[in-house]
Amino acid sequence: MKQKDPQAIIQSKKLPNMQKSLTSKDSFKINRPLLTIIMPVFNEAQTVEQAIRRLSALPVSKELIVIDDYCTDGSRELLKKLYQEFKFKLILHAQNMGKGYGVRQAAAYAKGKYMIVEDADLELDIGVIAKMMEIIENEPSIDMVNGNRILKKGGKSGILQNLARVITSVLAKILYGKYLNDLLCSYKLCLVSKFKQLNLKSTRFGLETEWIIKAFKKGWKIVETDVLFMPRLHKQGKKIQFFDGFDIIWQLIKYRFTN
Ligand SMILES: Nc1nc2c(ncn2[C@@H]2O[C@H](COP(=O)(O)OP(=O)(O)OP(=O)(O)O)[C@@H](O)[C@H]2O)c(=O)[nH]1
Ligand SMILES: [Mg+2]
Repeated sequence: MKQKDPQAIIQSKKLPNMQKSLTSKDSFKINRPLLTIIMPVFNEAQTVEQAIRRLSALPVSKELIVIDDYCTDGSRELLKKLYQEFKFKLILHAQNMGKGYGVRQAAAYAKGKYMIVEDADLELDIGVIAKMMEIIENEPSIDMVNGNRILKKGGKSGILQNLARVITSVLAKILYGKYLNDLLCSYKLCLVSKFKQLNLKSTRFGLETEWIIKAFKKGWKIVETDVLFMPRLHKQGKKIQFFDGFDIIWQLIKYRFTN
């Protein structure tokens, strides 16, 4: 395992004492990938291996950046093992920094033209990623393709989750005049260069909301694509909490009046 590659040194200089990174040699790493896939991981030992294996088979020119946000359930050991097998960049945090922080940090190292966030929880059907790529590649006026979660047969989503979806969509329409069915869907495909222009600040689960709001404010053309969805429950490892909902709503209101 090569621990002191140049990228690792660059990263640890930028954020001293918080992380070290490893860059493996195999399958995900190509010089100019079309798509950067960012996978935030916090204690996902049950699902992370399958999540990475299925991504490796995705027929898209891609790189993968995985953030281990101080996992303590064996995910880290698993990731180090998978790192030997697949080409991906692995960022290891020495303390928990939050999903939003990890995604923003990984985006700073993205080499792809486009980026998308793939959670390690197997909730979304990755088959749609190729379709999202096709949409954005074929229509240059589109700035972002946003997922719209449709329950898979047999799936069941919670009342709070459904409520959050409706409230955020309605609030966004009232405050920003734009309607999307599913602001909170983690599948948001856009140019890496455009993502960086948004200058996002969220460190936890507010990132998706801030991403959409700032895209609205910049006048991005956003189209939606249905994504099959098999939600998991908190007892199956879901991390987002009730109070994260307040943060999401606060962001919707706050960014209406500030930048
Ligand atoms: N880096 C990082 N990732 C996290 C953290 N908490 C959760 N995640 C990851 O974020 C992804 C989504 O977590 P979930 O708890 O399922 O949240 P969710 O309800 O799917 O929420 P969103 O998809 O973000 O709207 C998973 O891959 C988690 O491992 C964290 O503190 N840091
Ligand atoms: Mg999830």
